[in-house]
Amino acid sequence: MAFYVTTPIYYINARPHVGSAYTTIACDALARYHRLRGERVRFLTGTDEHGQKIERAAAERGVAPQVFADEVARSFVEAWPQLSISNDDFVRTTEPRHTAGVQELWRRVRDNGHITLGEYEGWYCVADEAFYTEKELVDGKSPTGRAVERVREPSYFFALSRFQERLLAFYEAHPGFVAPEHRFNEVKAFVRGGLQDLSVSRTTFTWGVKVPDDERHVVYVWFDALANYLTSLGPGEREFWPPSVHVIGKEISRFHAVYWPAFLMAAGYSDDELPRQIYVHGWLTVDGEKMSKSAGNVLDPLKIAAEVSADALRYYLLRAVSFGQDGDFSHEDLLTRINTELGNDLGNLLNRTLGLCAKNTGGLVPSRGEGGDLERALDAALVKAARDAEAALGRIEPHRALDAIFELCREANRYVDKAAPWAEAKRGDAARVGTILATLLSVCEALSVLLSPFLPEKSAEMRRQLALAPLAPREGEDHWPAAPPVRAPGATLSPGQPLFPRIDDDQRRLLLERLTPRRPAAEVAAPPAAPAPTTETNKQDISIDDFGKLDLRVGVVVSAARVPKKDKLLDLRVDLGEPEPRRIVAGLALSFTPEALVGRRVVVVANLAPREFSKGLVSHGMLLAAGPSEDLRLVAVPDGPAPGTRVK
Ligand code: ME8
Repeated sequence: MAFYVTTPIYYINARPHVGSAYTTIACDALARYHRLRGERVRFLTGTDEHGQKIERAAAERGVAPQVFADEVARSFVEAWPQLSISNDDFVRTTEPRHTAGVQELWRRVRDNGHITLGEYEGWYCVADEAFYTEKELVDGKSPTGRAVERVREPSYFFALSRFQERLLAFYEAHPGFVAPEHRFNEVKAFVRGGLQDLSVSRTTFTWGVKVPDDERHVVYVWFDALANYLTSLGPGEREFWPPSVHVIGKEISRFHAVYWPAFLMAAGYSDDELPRQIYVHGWLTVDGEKMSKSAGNVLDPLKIAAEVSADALRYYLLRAVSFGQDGDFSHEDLLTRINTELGNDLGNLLNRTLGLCAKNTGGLVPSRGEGGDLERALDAALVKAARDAEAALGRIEPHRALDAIFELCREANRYVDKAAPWAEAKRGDAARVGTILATLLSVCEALSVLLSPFLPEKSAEMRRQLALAPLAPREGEDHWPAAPPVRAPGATLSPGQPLFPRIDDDQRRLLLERLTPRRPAAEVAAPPAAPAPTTETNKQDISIDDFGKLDLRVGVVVSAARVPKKDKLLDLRVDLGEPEPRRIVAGLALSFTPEALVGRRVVVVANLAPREFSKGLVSHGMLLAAGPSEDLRLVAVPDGPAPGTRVK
């Protein structure tokens, strides 16, 4: 069986953010799940690089559109692996394979008589890349609240109105075509309201695919963009057509559920050859507010992943928001769920299980005896979790799948308490202890499979600690547990670090400080007497002798403590190879907890005149670091040179 899933291709006027990460992570979980079931999977994402919006964005930056496109597209290509995205292909609309495919689709639609030349006069919204009728405008703006422009230009028209009846009949015959249902109802209402022919070419700018046989026109960016789902399939990949599901945000459902099937129908595709489903998810706000550049709250998923792990971010996005509904990204909730659900329910279960094995079975996988009601109940919970998660993923409800899987974690934790292996050990019943621990190991193994679509890295780590081979999905092999996994006894378990280390109150404060977006400068009160900037631009060159006056040394932080009443300062002792560690007071407290600094190999300005911060608080040097004070990165020296070694 083949499963073909796509994300929207993202505009390159923005770098990857939590919104684009959200859709991409959801698609990734689906792709990984279907691979695990032994299906042949194709997972496509990419970038939408043409159109007036991009042409203007490039002009604002003063670079050619292609240069701009190459740079921003790279930021997407490089971002996704950092979130463990396993896309099989990445399509860019400026690639020849795509532009040729768009022209071919155009020719087919035109040759079938559905594209004709005319003149467009009406409203256009560059931000939405959409045409609007007078009726659709709200207070002189687009329905999304963006500026519109009056346009009058020669244009090719697609005969969308001809497809109204066929679309409605298709919707009728395919009740799952758009999900969730309320989105489908909106789409149907829109089509029933009457369809106007659609302008599908522009002449007032040039950044796009040339219209075949009429180079004055470029293809309308949505005709161009939607075609990516088709053009990216190479000759050997046609078997993936039609797409199983296009996952999109709600603001682009009209393009996917109306225009796209109509373009395909017009090109000669039969109803059976149209995409199987458009899944429309909701809109994310950030701490209750709309995410936007002007509000300064566009969240960088890579920064969040770097702070709390990609898997924690993936989990949060897919668990905290009911897929299909609008949702809110709350930093507080993210950190709470890391400690409770990921740390307590999942991480502790693995830790406890491996800890009990270390204590009672010499760290080996024990053999499982007959077992009783408790074991049968847990086995049944495992099978139920796998079935419920399967059903939820079939309906594209990852939040419910995670709910079912985490219910198994909680059930297994309750089982440990009820089965009380420590009491059995005290009674000397080693066989019973073995059975309990083998039952728990079986749940942990099943969890490492069930969670792998969502938490690929942590699931791999679980398997490493459980001494299981990495999961290697292969076509035709179904790995989804239908029954509790049974293991031969004897393997040596390999306990390791906690999967999700606990975030204590101090770290929580620090993380909230670091992750919560800052308001644009105009909205915050001017900071009190700002400290001198640490990165002044050099206006004058210095000689090598001047540089030689700096005594830079390798140091190792041996202790660190907060300074009462000074939020930004940490009081450090740094080993510089001198008889006593140096005292250095550094403005690092907004970026690091004291514990995070101990053991770090840093670069110290060792001959800076002592500086007194307050009575008795004297610093005898400075650490080199880069970045804003709430997000500093220390200049570090890798293993090797001993403390005190000169840095030159
Ligand atoms: O629309 N909440 O590209 P785009 C949830 N190029 N999802 C969000 C989001 C948010 N706050 N912000 C963005 C385009 N998204 C076209 C698509 S497809 C042929 C062409 C996600 O860069 C969501 O999936 O504006 C949304 O549909 C998509 O990013 C829009 O990306």
